[in-house]
This record gives sequence, C-alpha cells and structure tokens, in this order.
Amino acid sequence: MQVRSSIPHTLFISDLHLSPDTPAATDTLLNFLRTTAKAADALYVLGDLFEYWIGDEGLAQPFAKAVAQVFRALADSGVPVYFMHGNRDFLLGGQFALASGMKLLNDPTVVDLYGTPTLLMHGDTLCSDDVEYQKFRAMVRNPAWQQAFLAKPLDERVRMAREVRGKSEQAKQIKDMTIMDVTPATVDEAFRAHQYARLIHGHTHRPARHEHRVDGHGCERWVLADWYDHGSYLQCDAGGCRLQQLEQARSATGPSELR
Ligand SMILES: [Mn+2]
Repeated sequence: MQVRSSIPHTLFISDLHLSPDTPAATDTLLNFLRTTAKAADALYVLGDLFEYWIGDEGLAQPFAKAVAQVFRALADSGVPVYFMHGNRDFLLGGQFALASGMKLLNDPTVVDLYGTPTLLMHGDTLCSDDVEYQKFRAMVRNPAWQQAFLAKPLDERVRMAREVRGKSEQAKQIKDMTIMDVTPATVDEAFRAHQYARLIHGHTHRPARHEHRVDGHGCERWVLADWYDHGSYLQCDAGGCRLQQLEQARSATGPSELR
C-alpha cells in the first residue's frame, strides 16, 4: 500500500487496448488502480482503454467487469475518474460509466491543472492527414449511426467490428508512417483554438514531450504511451508533468481468470 503523496498530482493514461487477450495489461491496470492511482487528485483515461467496444453489453465479459469494478472502487474512495473516448472504444456508454464510476468527457476538454490550463484530447483528430480515417470517424461518431449500430444483434456488431479492425490493420501496414502521426498544422490549430494551453493526448503510441512555437507562444505537448509492453502513466503536479513506467503485474502466461 502506498502512502498518499505529499504533492497533489493528477494522473493520465490511454491506449491500454485491453481485451480478453491481454491479461497481463489488465492485471497491471487493476494493480495501478488499487495502489498508485489512490494517491492522485484525479485520474483521466484519454481513450482506447479497450481494444474494441461494441456496446455496454461488453460488461458481461469477466475482464471488463473486473476493470469496471476496480475503477468504481477508486471513484468510491474519493478519486474522480474521467473517461474520454478513443477511436476503439467510442461506443463506451452510460452503463459502463455508471458501473465504473467514470465521468464521460467530451473530446476536446480543457481542465485547470494546478493553475495550468490543459487541453485533453484522445489524439485521433490531430491526425488529419489520414483523410480516410477522418471520414470513418465522422461516420461512426454520428449519433444516428451509433443508434442504428447499437440496435443490431450482438453477433452482427461483433462481425462488423472484426471487419473494421482487419481493414485498419491492413491499412496501417500500407500507409506512410508519417500519416500515422499528428499533423503539425492541426496541432498548431488546436493550440490556437485553446489559448495555447498545455496539450495532453494519446493515440499515436509515441510517448514524448514536445515543445511547439505557435504565434510566438511556447507550447507544451505531452503524448501518452500505449500499454503493449508495459503499463505507463503521465503524472502532473504544479511543477509540471513526467511520464512514468509501470512494472507488468504478472506474466502473460500466468493465471488468467480475467479472460
Ligand atoms: Mn487511439
């Protein structure tokens, strides 16, 4: 058990891509929520918590139920937990939010972190060179499309999601690597539109701290890491932010009661 840190701080995670096939990452998260996160003022999940989410019926899966319960325990202990949709779990809805105690956030959202205005995004909207993806995003973020999709039988939704994931994996291999990163002009626009606030986002799986010069303003951009090899989080306090790595809680070949 960790002692509450003397410095007030806020934590950010994204791109965990949890599924029944990632028991080690799921265990790492559960451990993180039960220990490290307890000392935080708040925890923000900036999208792609799940590898895919085709409706809150997903809560019936043991691993997802365990994740929701442990988030809920954290929220109930007095640490507010916020969730912003990613491009994989954009259908995560009110039922999961209720079960997990998470508050859903719009993308983008600006929060005040110890006096520093901070712009939060998943990050996919910054990759505007990927025109094909942006078209897809506009379609699936349309409430009418979502309503129609969620009204389909579960097995049909599973089939459609598999199809999209298959296509996206193929497309990634073909697309130029630069198209998969943020578009610099779009990042500049985001800074401009939000009074040059500090920016925190995930999605690109390229953890780093970037400095930008926009209209004469020095701007800071933090990119969160994915959880493919090990867990990680961004910790911010009044003095600034730093990326931290987590030990994998347990071997992927270990007991997998969360599948
Ligand atoms: Mn993403």
